[in-house]
Amino acid sequence: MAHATFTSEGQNMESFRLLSGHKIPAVGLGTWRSGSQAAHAVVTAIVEGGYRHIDTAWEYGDQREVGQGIKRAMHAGLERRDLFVTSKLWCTELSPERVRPALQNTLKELQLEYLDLYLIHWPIRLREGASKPPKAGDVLDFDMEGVWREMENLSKDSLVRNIGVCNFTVTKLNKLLGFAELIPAVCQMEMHPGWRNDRILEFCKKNEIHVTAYSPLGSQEGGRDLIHDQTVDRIAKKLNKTPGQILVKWGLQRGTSVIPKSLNPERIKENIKVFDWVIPEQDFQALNSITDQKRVIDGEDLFVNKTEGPFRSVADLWDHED
Ligand code: NDP
Ligand code: 1BO
Repeated sequence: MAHATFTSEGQNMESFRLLSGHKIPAVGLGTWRSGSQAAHAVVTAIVEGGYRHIDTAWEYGDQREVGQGIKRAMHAGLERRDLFVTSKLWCTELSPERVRPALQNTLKELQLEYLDLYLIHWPIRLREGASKPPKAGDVLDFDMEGVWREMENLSKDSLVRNIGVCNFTVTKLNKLLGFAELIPAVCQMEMHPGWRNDRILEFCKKNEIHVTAYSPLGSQEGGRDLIHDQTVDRIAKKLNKTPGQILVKWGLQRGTSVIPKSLNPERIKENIKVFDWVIPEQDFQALNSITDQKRVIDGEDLFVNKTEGPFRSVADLWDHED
C-alpha cells in the first residue's frame, strides 16, 4: 500500500510500507554502471531531486563512491534515518560463513552503520574468479537455507533493517518461504512495460512481499529502448510528461517501488517528478498491452554454460517459468 510523505522541498513523495513496518521510498536512484560518477549522481538525487532511496550492490564496484555521495548529502543537512539505502550480497558470497563478512565490507565501503535493505543479488552461487560465461565447476551448490539464516541473523543484530531477494522465481520463493523465519521484505525484479513479469508480481502481492522494479526504463546499453517506444511516446506527449516519467509512473501504479538509474542531473530530477499526476486507466492498459515481452537481464552471460550445466539455458535459470 502506498503512503504519501513530503521531502524537505515539500514535494509529495510516496513510500510503500514493508512487512517489517519500515517504509521504502517509492522512487530510488539506481547506480549500476555509475562508476566514478556515482557520488555526484547520489548528491544530485538526494539534495536537488529529493530522493531518499539509493540502490547499490557490491558487484557494481561503486559502493565507495555511493558512500561518499551519501556523506556529502548528510553534510548538507540530511539525517541517516531519512535515507533508505539498499545493497546486495554477490553470488561469490552465497555460503553461510561469507554472508556477515560481505555485509561488513559493504558497510565499510559505504561508510554506514547499517543498511535499510540487504538483498541476495541472484539465487546462484559462483566460485570466486568464475569466468563469464561460467566454465565447468564455476557454478556451485547454493545452501539457500543456511545463507538465509545468516541474513536473518544480520537483521536480528540490527546491521540491516530488512532482508530480501532479487531475481528469484516463484519456485525459489516458495522454497524460501518454506523455511524462512523472516519473510523477505522485498523482491527486486526486472519490470517495465517490455517485461511486465506479472507472475512474480502477483505471487509477491499474495504473500505481502513488496516488489521493487529494476531496469524500469528498459536498462542501459543492449537494453530495450522503451524511451522511443511508440505507445510510451504517445502517452508521454498526451500527458505532457517525458517517456522516462511515464515508465516510472507505470511501475508505481502497479504498486512497485522503482529505481531508475541516471547520471544526468536533469534526468535524475525528472525521473522523480511523478507524484502529483496519474496515468489514466486507458493509457495504463495500453502500456500493459505492449507486445514482445522479453527479459533484458536474463543472466545468460553470468550463469549459463550450454554444455556443462547446471544451467544449460536461460530457461533453466528461471525454472522454466517464463
Ligand atoms: P534503467 O532502466 O534505470 O535505465 C537507465 C538508462 O536510461 C541509462 O542509460 C540512462 O542514461 C537512461 N535514462 C535515465 N533516465 C532517463 C530519462 N528520463 N530519459 C531517457 N533516458 C534516461 O537501467 P538499469 O538497468 O540501470 O536499472 C536501474 C537500476 O536497477 C540499476 O542501476 C540497479 O541499481 C538496479 N538493477 C538491479 C538488478 C538486480 O539484479 N537486482 C539488475 C539491474 C538493475 P543516463 O545515465 O545518461 O541518464
Ligand atoms: C549482474 C548485475 C546486474 C545488475 O544488478
